[in-house]
Amino acid sequence: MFDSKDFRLDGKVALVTGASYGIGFAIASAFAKAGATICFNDLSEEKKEMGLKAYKEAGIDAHGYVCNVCDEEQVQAMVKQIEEEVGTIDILVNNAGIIKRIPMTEMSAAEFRQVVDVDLNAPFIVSKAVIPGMIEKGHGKIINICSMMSELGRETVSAYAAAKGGLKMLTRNICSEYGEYNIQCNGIGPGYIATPQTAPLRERQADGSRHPFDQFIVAKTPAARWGTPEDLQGPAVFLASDASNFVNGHILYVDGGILAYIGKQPQ
Ligand code: NAP
Ligand code: GCO
Repeated sequence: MFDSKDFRLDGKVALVTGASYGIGFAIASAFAKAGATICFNDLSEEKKEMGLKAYKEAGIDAHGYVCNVCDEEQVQAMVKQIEEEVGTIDILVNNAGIIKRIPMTEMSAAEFRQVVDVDLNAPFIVSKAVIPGMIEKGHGKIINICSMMSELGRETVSAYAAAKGGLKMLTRNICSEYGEYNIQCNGIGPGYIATPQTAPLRERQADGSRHPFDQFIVAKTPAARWGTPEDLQGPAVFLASDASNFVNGHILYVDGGILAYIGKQPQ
């Protein structure tokens, strides 16, 4: 029987990685409004404090941690600390991510590895740390923040596309391996969202005109605009809630229609 309470997250403990600002902050804020207790991490004490201040201003009593998601020891220690201080994690959002826009033939192997480390290896490391607690508790939700680049390529983003394509398959594999323990692992594939990560693509030109990529993306998006972090809130709450208990291994693209669209014919 349908009950709108199934969309609530009361009593749940959520960890959103890299969530001092941007998409992670918006998702965590929505979880808090739906009733969850929020834990987040960032790379430095300074960023963590910045995040805690932002949550406080939004009326959210969040728990902040300094942790590099690529470092398995730090991640295991953070998850243990959360379990002791807050409770077992019910919802994990693998949100922390980086991009390097460098043509492939100019990119060093070290740069490529760094992107794959944050965008693919880290979701493995953090998921691995929380899954045992979820199995013990009898349920769990993992949401991996994927990308348009889980499906599409473009010049300069080879490492990011390789990592986000891999993250799509890690999502399906976690679903396959742990679905029987009542763990749902899904992805959200945001379209082009206005955050610090994409700020260089929206910078005004010296003559005051819009960046060519900005114009290109708006033309390529049926919604005819950039997305906002808030556009991801409803989809994230859905995938974190009991309303999606039979949705597993799915990537929900929240892209204003980009993936459905062949593009305008040249005038
Ligand atoms: P953002 O503004 O750059 O924020 C990324 C966050 O991740 C920052 O808080 C950053 O911390 C943190 N982070 C990076 N490396 C980390 C590490 N090793 N350990 C812990 N935290 C780390 O990015 P965003 O645009 O909000 O993107 C969030 C996620 O959505 C990313 O996975 C991104 O790839 C994905 N995404 C973004 C878009 C978009 O259009 N913006 C579209 C699709 C997918 P610092 O500030 O300390 O570096
Ligand atoms: C880029 C962008 C993207 C987006 C996003 C799209 O340079 O093309 O930064 O990769 O950030 O992931 O979904």
